[in-house]
Amino acid sequence: KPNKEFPSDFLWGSASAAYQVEGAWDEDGKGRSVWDEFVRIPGKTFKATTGDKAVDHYHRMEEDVRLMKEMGLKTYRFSIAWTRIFPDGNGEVNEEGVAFYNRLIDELINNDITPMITVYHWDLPQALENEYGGWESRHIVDDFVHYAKTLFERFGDRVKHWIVLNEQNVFTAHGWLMATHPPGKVNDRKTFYQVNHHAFMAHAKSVIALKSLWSDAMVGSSFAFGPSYAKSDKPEDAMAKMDYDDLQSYYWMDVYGYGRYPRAALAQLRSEGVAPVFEEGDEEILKEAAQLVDFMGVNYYQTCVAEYNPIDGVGMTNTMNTTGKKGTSTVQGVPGLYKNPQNEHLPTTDWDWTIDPEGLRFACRDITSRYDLPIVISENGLGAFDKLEEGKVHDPYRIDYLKRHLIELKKAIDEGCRVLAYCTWSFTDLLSWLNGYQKRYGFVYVDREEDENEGTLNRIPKDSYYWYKYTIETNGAELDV
Ligand code: GCO
Repeated sequence: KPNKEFPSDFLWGSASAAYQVEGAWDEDGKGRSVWDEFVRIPGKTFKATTGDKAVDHYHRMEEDVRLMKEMGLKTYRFSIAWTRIFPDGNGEVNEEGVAFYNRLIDELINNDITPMITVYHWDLPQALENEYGGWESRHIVDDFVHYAKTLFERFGDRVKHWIVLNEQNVFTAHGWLMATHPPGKVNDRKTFYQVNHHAFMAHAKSVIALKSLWSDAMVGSSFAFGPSYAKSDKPEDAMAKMDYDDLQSYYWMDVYGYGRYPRAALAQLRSEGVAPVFEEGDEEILKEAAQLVDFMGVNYYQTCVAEYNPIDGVGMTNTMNTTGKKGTSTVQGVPGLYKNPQNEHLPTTDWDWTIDPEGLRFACRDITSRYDLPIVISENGLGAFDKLEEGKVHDPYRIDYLKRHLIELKKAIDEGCRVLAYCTWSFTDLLSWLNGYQKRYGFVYVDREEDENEGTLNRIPKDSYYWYKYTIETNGAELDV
């Protein structure tokens, strides 16, 4: 009879990001980030929602950690707001910002919860955007590494789990191809690939810096991995899948895991004249960092379908479903290579995200055979409309979603994948960057209006909170009963 329990040191976790939970956007010396500015541009976010107050975690941190403790959470993944540490991105450290995170870290540790820090979850200091164009300039690498090193120096005595970048593939695609994140550019492929090269260098140099300060620390970056299925058994669809994988997945994972870009992807980019420019020594630095990373961070939400896309076919568009009305997103693609139609065999969320628990197993298997690295599932979860009814939130759909993903994850572990942690997205409800407060992910409901900065902000554990608590208590042994 197979052992149903997860590994004894498995880190049952949950996650958040600074801009999505903290609020206190201009308090205690915090500077402005690109998100503080972007949400103020009319039409950019659902009903013009901002993270000015978010769910006020900055002021309710102790209460949130108490809820984590009561649940039995083993790890909490959170990000640091760069602008709390360096209001202008570089220069003098803002000690009040450091103090907040010191309190959070100590509170977690005193409650037996392992802190896992994301260095960068998208809230670039606006000052660096103004000074030299942020990620578009090579200057960003030095400022980023200086910021990251400061975190390692200040917090590294107590924090041993580090994620350098969150979803580099997402913030760059939204920022330079789809105009849906700052700096809001459309289809600028040349800059997109250069920005990514800068981000890879920032990741690599931070990894090297961390390891030279704390050799016992564990580090990686987190990637939004969407494994693909070929649309059909036609060779052209198999080729479309290969192109998709090289350009949309391995382009990032190979740099983290091997320290080099996939050759076919680079050849394609060179043929289009959009390949990134390297500085001398970059190749060696990327290779050195790849030798040092301890895990591949995976944010897993969905799989996709890859189908051949003719040269006059669809491109990247900025029409996405941000309303929660099913069937309103459009097919995206790269003309001449691939497009990504919906999977006809699988259900979707209200935001048209494919629900595919087995995809999580594929993701782990693929990473394990390709890189032979341990895996941290740094995000997985269901965005849904939740309802508060007589003081309770019944979310059986979320329990079902998480349970089915965990069953597949356990299969991957039994098949030899070394999975260190599983963090659900998210612990409390939080701001969805583009979807306001109507799309909820948390175990803990936060009472706040969807379209304005109002509401009691009271915390109410949902049914899924108690289910996860029990799952942790039983170390996953009863998931399939
Ligand atoms: C949303 C998204 C986010 C992301 C997360 C990525 O609805 O805004 O789902 O919450 O998942 O920030 O790391």
